[in-house]
Amino acid sequence: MIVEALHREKVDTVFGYPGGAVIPIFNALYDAPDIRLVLVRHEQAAVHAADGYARATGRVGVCIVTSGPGATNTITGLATARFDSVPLVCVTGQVSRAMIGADAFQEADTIGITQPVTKHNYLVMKRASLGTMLRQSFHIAASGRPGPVVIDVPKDLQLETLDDEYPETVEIRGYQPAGRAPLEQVEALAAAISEARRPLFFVGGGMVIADAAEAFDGILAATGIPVVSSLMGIGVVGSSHPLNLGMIGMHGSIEANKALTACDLLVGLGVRFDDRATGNTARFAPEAKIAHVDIDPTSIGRSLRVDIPIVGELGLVLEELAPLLRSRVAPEWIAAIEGFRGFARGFESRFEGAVGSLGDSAAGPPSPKGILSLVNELLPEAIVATEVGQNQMWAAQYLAFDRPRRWLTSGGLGTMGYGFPAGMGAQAAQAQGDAHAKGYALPGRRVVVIAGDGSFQMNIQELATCVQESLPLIVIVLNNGYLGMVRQWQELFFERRYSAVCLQSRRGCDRNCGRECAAPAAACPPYSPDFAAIARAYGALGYSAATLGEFRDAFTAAIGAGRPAVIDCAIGREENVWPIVAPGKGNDEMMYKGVPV
Ligand SMILES: Cc1ncc(C[n+]2csc(CCOP(=O)(O)OP(=O)(O)O)c2C)c(N)n1
Ligand SMILES: [Mg+2]
Repeated sequence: MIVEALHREKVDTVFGYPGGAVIPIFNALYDAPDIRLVLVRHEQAAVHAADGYARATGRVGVCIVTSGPGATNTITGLATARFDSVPLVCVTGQVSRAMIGADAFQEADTIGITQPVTKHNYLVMKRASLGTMLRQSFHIAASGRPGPVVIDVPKDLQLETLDDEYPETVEIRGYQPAGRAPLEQVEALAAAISEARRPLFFVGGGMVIADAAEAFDGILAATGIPVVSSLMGIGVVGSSHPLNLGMIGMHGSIEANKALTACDLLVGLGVRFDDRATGNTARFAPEAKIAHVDIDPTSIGRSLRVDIPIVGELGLVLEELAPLLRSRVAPEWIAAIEGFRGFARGFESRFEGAVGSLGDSAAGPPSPKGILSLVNELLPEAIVATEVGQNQMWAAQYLAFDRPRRWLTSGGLGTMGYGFPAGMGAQAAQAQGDAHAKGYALPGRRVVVIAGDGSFQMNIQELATCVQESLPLIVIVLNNGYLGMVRQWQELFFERRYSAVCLQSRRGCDRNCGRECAAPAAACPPYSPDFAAIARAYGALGYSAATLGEFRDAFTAAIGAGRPAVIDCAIGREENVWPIVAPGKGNDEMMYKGVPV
């Protein structure tokens, strides 16, 4: 039945790790050659891979793991997917029914443990319920605000045969995701937009999930209203779109945060108003009425007051809104926006030539901006997955995207160890050609992972999976020898007391080495694994780059080779992410290279 469900749900790829309690499922998959079964090296990676597959294609990702430790290893992956609303079905094996609760070998209370990190979960206790519960799992995962669903299947039940059919229809009492919003609400939003003098759209991950980018483009063209995005909303509007001001929040662009502070109507579309985006809410969009459209009523008004709440499916809301918007935005507002842009460029150019800014000297370490600009130039169509930390924020700031579903990042949970396996899952989807993807299928599209030297080591074992499965993704390690984002906070907010962030120090290093440790080689014997050698040991290609020129050569070679590759780039050790809104501050209190903006 489980394999039939996969067929019926048009699942072409499954990420899994076997064990005693799921051998019967894997046994059935042995006879299903049309389903690609990817053997990962850690169950956390199975979930992240299914997640990356789902984000890149818009389809439900599927993973299968065993009971006990297999199931507990999925928690971080499930929580990551739950936070970012990613549709997943995770099948876990369970001990046989008679053994449940008896402290059986490899027993864990999977339902109890996963309940807070899933959208829903099932323990199947009757073989006759399996089909219905599977059907419901896929439906719940993909509908409304999507999310991960766990279905826990006891081993003895897997062995029971029954001549039943996968249900055609699904009906779940009490579960009815929002569809169309009441017309009066949409009209109220249209009226507020027409009346506003300085309206601003704020798009988030919900717009990606709703596949509403095209409809939204039409609205932008008709109204000329500028737009900012959250981290998750990157790609909804093309990076070079003239109305796109970029990301807001802690590491948002100067012009986006300035527009936010000046606007008199902010229309949030599929956003959560996360604290990293809002900063101090008392100073958030202080002059604006706030409208919020979301499919999930519980996300509206959760973190700040909302003047115009609208619960509905974004695609349908935008469809109804578009014909109601007739007037174009006031030219004074556009002039103000251009002013913010000019101010931002002027401000940033004051720092050109300063340490680690725009200039890449031929001999010095490459700047993150230089590296990421080359990614834009040499692989403009790539799907990009990121790890977490400075690498993620630089990627958000400097990479260019022309459409959604090319940008895979752990926003809500901020999971180090996410990017590499998620990228692997997305690359597996591309290898399949993915005929079912929602309009974005482009078989052969390459996946690039932007990683930190810390994060990459959290799931580095998946190099084996990539090699075994011939998944030609390219991992770019922005190697600063530090848990860089934590180091940046220690530098800026804890008087440079570098506690447990240096990945190159050894026992015996001066505890305060951070105070003068710009070049640790001088002060202590540096330690760092040789990522290129590790890649080669796994059978992948490994490159090291100490300058931008070397990076270009390595990246060009990796693209040409069409095999899994790792490029270890030594960047400046104490590069920071700018601008930054310090914790507790408002988005109008940005700092750029230590100077108030
Ligand atoms: C699983 C997990 N543990 C800890 C953290 C806290 N954290 C956030 S960023 C970061 C540093 C990441 O270091 P690295 O991967 O080298 O990236 P960099 O910031 O240097 O680019 C840490 C430890 C996290 N986000 N996730
Ligand atoms: Mg690092």
